[in-house]
Amino acid sequence: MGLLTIIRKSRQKEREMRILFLGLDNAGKTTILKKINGEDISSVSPTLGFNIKTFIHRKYTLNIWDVGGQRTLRPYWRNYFEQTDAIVWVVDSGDRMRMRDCREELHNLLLEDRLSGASLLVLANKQDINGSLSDLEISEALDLPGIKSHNWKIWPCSAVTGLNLIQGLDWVVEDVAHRLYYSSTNYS
Ligand code: G3D
Ligand code: MG
Repeated sequence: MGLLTIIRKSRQKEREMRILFLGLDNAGKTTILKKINGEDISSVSPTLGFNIKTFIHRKYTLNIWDVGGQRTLRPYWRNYFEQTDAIVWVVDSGDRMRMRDCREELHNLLLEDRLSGASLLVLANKQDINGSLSDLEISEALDLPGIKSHNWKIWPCSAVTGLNLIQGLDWVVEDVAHRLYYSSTNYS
């Protein structure tokens, strides 16, 4: 049995996934995670370091890293890249002014070797706000169709109403599971 087969089998047994929540500050990363966990979302403070949340979704244990997105903190993102199975890139759909910054940060991130192979879920958050950009508009603004290096998907969502949060998580978990556990490649 080859080493890759052993690693694959052990991960299959653990059914663990490591997911990084990234995006500009104020996008709603922490609020989304709280909402998914059924926590009170009325008092969310800016994330200065990182939070880790571990919970079971479907039959998988998700280790989710929620990392602060302020400009001064972004250079530290790279400390979290190792062994990442998926990136959830959260966007404030009402923040038209910073869409370009958002696109540049995302595309820079995808150049990282250690993130190659990671699934990419883009959450177009804050859809409950009047005048926010639609998922199609965000897709264009971030040039998502230009991404050929990663499997990606965009979902419009709202941390306040809960719209599509579970659907988004389902997609990303399925995509990772497919790659890690059900890929037809035979390494033995
Ligand atoms: P971050 O972790 O990405 O930095 P936060 O973002 O989760 O701290 O959220 C930043 C602000 O956006 C918070 O407001 C939060 O309530 C708000 N927010 C997050 N998601 C949504 C959403 O889907 N809809 C709306 N309307 N607001 C949202 P405050 O006022 O505390 O700064
Ligand atoms: Mg935060």
